Amino acid sequence: MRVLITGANGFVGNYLVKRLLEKGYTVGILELARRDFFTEKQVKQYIIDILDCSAVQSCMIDFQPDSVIHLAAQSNVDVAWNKAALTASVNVVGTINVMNALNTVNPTGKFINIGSGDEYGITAKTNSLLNEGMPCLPQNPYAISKFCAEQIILKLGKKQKIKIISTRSFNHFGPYQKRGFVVSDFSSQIAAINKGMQRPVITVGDLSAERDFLYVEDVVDAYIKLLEQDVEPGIYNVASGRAISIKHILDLLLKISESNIEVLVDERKYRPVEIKSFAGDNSKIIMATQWEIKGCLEDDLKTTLEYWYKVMGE
Ligand code: A2R
Repeated sequence: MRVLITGANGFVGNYLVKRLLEKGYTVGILELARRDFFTEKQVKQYIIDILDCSAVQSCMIDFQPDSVIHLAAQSNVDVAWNKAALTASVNVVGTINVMNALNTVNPTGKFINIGSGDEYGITAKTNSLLNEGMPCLPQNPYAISKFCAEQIILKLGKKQKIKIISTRSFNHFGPYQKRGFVVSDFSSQIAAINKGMQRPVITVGDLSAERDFLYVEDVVDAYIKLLEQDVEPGIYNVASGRAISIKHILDLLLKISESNIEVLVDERKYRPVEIKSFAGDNSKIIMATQWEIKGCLEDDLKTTLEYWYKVMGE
């Protein structure tokens, strides 16, 4: 099977491409910038901006994918507040471009769009597990862009034969995630302190907020299940099903690091719209695909912290 991965050089894309290659897929990658994580022998590489409609079209004509997993995005919530137009263009228009291009070359193909648990927005204030039938009331430009893209492609998909699957993926973490996400921010600071590169103080935002965390390998497992199985088109939460406080994450990381670090709360780090608790109901994807979560929070945080020690040691 021929699978095209957009955003393949990003955090999740890298893991996903490796796993698909191990499984024997023919993989194409569509990327904004050349990074050479993979050789031309392993993957067919297209360096393209997804906003360039005709380049995206040419890539599809050349690669002829059976399926596309669309990860390319402006994925950072804080950046989205400052670059709302770019976020809206890449995440909405870019997604439509990729989906339309697949539809042109393979009208019976499968398009897996990666959305966000953040799309539920203030619906999370009900404090129950969020399921795919609940309304979405997204509260930041990133989440709004993901919701718009999802809704437009699902509506377009209904008029065509193409199979559209759109995930609502909750927080994920692991080695190689960029700073700007909670686990990578804490881990990189702890590693810098441990290597004597930063004084032993960590500045944090709202520690009482609770989020639904998955290890990146579990996220990739979910995407591969959605790719390989004949699931109904529509929306699927990719979630752990439990809300964990940011304080618990920090406490675990501090415990693993065995270091004596002062924690300073900086209210300027609070998000403009903070929703206390977010957790997704994962029963739909589990029923449809038999996806199993294998990660163990403490072990996976340890692996992530060890990665940052290596980064800081280099
Ligand atoms: O900005 P770069 O050079 O790191 O490239 C990013 C790529 N990308 C694009 N590719 C083509 N055309 C564009 N206009 C464009 N803008 C960005 O998408 C990067 O390689 C990739 C996104 O990777 P990350 O930011 O590392 O996201 P992550 O954590 O892997 O999340 C994957 C998906 C995203 O749709 C998130 O919104 C969702 O999962 O949570």
